[in-house]
Amino acid sequence: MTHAEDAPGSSDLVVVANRLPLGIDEDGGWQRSPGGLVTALEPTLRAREGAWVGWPGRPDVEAEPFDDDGLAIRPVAISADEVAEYYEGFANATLWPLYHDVVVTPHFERSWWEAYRQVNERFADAAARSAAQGATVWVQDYQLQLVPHLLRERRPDLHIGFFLHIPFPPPELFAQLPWRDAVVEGLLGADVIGFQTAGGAGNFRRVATRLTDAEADPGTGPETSADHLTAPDGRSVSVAAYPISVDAPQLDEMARDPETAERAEALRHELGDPRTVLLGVDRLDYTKGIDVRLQAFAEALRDGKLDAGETVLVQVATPSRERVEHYAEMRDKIELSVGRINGEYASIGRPVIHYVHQGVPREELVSFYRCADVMLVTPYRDGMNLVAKEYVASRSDGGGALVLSEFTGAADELGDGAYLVNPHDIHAVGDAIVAAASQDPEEARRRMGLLHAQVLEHDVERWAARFLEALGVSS
Ligand code: GDG
Repeated sequence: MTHAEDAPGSSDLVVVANRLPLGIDEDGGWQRSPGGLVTALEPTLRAREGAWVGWPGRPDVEAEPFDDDGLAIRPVAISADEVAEYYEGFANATLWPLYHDVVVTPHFERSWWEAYRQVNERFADAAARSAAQGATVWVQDYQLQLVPHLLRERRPDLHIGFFLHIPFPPPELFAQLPWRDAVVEGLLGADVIGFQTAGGAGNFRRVATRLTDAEADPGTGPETSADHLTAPDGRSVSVAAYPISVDAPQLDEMARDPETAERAEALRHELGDPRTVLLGVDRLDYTKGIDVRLQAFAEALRDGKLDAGETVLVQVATPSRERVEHYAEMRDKIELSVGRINGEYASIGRPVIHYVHQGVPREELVSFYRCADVMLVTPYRDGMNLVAKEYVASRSDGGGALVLSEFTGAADELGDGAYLVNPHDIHAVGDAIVAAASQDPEEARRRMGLLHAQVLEHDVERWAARFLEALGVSS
């Protein structure tokens, strides 16, 4: 890594996201934080000497811009107060619950909104400084919804895209937000606004045409399906679904590695060689429906539909947003349930639920996927859910089964091979788990074959290429 030699304003492609692809650790050194977005965008960005604008992940750090092997890293500083108000407050305790069907009650706090606006201004300034004349800027996610408009004010020459990783709510819920007009105006600053699903795109079109003077383009269909809006300033704005995905070829390769199969077998042995291994992998978040699957599992054991001597549930619940109030409460509830269910159904040395409140290395995660007979993905609402796609990408062996909530974005694409469930119907979730655990092997292979092929073809590289093409960048 070398300090930037290129002057600001020289990048033809700029990604703006809350987090940088590198983070600053406790000792002040830079560490890679690889995620799906980084994997998908890094090759394109490096090929174009692109830039990434984002927060290094630690409060009050004023880091210098630098070049990381052809990628310009442009850090944005955020103070400890702003982390509390912009990030933990407005992003994660106002927008997150509001956009996830008010699964918990959103807090509306004017000072949080002010901090959100201020931090969005800072990101827009940094993006404006990084982008070359006529460049393309791709803004990511709910933390930065004001950036498209703020950036257009500063740099009308730019092509601006925005992608929302979480659901966009129906107008009846969005209307609760006291600052709704400013958020819609912020998003309409983009040329292309992407959502995970057609439902999210339709919700945004309805919101935009009801709350602003934006109009659905005549000739392209009713307001819910037209793919273009005319913004109040007369610009044409494309609004469509771009379902995100995973690095499927990489997962497929990792899963085919004989070491992965060996580790999966060893894992099953460590679990006591049960007939059926059920698996959940989530950030510990109240939207993910971890409570739903625990309850459904307990009921199936109680009713004798699953045998406690032959079935094990592994739940990986990665620590997340621990300083946000609802998260601490939910953790307590889940851990209480795990304790109760084990107390009731486990025998000494043979828990029925193995609960892991730690991050697991990626290779280990793929072994978990290979070991799991049934993957449980039961969110109340989820933009996409990459875990569902990672699981099926890892099952080239044709084994395994996916129980999937119909309220995930992934359900739009994986409905044919998965066991779709309504997470509010605990009884139905239990039945789906039992059906998936006892499926006929041929039917199982047919279903998994469909799922695996779908995700291998629609991988994250294709997602990024489609979005960038809509913005006029060819790969
Ligand atoms: C948001 C939207 C949308 C989890 N535990 C471990 C671990 N993970 C990885 C998974 C997966 C990722 O974290 C979680 O992705 P999800 O999509 O499931 O959920 P969110 O974090 O809520 O993501 C979501 C996504 O953005 C992308 O647009 O799909 O709807 O909410 O990749 O594998 N990874 C490792 N160890 C763990 O313990 N290595």
